[in-house]
Amino acid sequence: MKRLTFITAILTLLTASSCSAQHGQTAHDATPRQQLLTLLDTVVAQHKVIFGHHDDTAYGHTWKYEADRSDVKDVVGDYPGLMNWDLGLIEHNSPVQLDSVPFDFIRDEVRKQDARGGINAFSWHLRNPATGGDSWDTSASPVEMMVTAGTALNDTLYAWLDRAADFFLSLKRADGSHIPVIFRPWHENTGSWFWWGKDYCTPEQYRALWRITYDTFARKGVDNVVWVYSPDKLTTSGEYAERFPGSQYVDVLGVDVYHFNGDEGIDDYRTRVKRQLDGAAAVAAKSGKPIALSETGCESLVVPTWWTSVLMPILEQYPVAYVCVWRNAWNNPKHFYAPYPGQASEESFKEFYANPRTVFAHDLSKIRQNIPNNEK
Ligand code: BMA
Repeated sequence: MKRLTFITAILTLLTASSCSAQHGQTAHDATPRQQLLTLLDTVVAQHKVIFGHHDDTAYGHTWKYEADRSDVKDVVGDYPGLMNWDLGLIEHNSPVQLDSVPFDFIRDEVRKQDARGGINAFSWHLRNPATGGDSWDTSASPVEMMVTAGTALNDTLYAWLDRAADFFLSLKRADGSHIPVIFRPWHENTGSWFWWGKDYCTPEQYRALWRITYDTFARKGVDNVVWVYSPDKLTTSGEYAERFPGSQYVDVLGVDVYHFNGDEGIDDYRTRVKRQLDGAAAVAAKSGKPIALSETGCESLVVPTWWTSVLMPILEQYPVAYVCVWRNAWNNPKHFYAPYPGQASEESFKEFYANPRTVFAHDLSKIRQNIPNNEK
């Protein structure tokens, strides 16, 4: 466990009060969304970074659905500060999401993660409404019709958004209040592997899609969602702003970026991370919003010192609020992004965990204790 120093505790108090003032709210007026934003601001002000992992407690390398188990916890004794989950298939009223994790299970895990002081985030790999195919089915481009009033696909969009919004509204604490979560819709849109990607809609159509999403949630009274914009590959940093929906619709400037090709790919990963985070930081600078490495990782962790020699130097250079790595599939031994006991990067990950800058669930609960209305 890592301890907060007295100085950090004072800093936290100062930051929390200035953040509340910045958002124009007293602690008790703050919506769940504003509370989570205050927490992220506080983490950044303390020069810390929250560690996140997708589907962390649902399954891991070679196991699934073992109560409260987590590969991350098996290695360092604590849960990630952030758990990511995916909403894919909620649009079809399915009881399970696209990787078969039941939505009721996710709801429970969100509650547990919130109760232990951690935070939750959501991505949404939704299906292609024009073809019935998955997010990767780019054989038809529905976005233009989806944002055009009076079309059948526009009706579908509203129906699907309704279901996603209802899910967020169902995330409640024991006292009935909404649990704040991070939401990262329409992600990796500067690539062309999803049907909402760059080759399949204009910047205007993309922005319309985002705004309809945002406005629909607002109309339904969703007050517990922090909005993250998360493009993937960029040709130049300036391209980050091209499809950006607008400051009033986005709370956090994220980037999704993966490390490929092991040792040989380190320089390339660094170059792409820099290009993308520079793009995010430039937009953030205009609005004072936090930046994040919203999805990243090195599949199979083929660089055994990845956490300390590749990721940490990036986190030292950029004030990202959180970094989230992708899932450890239970049924595909090479598809994992966090270590498990005995995995080659275990020692590097333990060092990463021991670094006072990294924030896991226990650390986050301590940070919250000093923020009015955020304590657990
Ligand atoms: C991809 C892979 C797939 C998975 C999808 C959605 O990156 O992990 O196996 O189905 O994400 O979670």
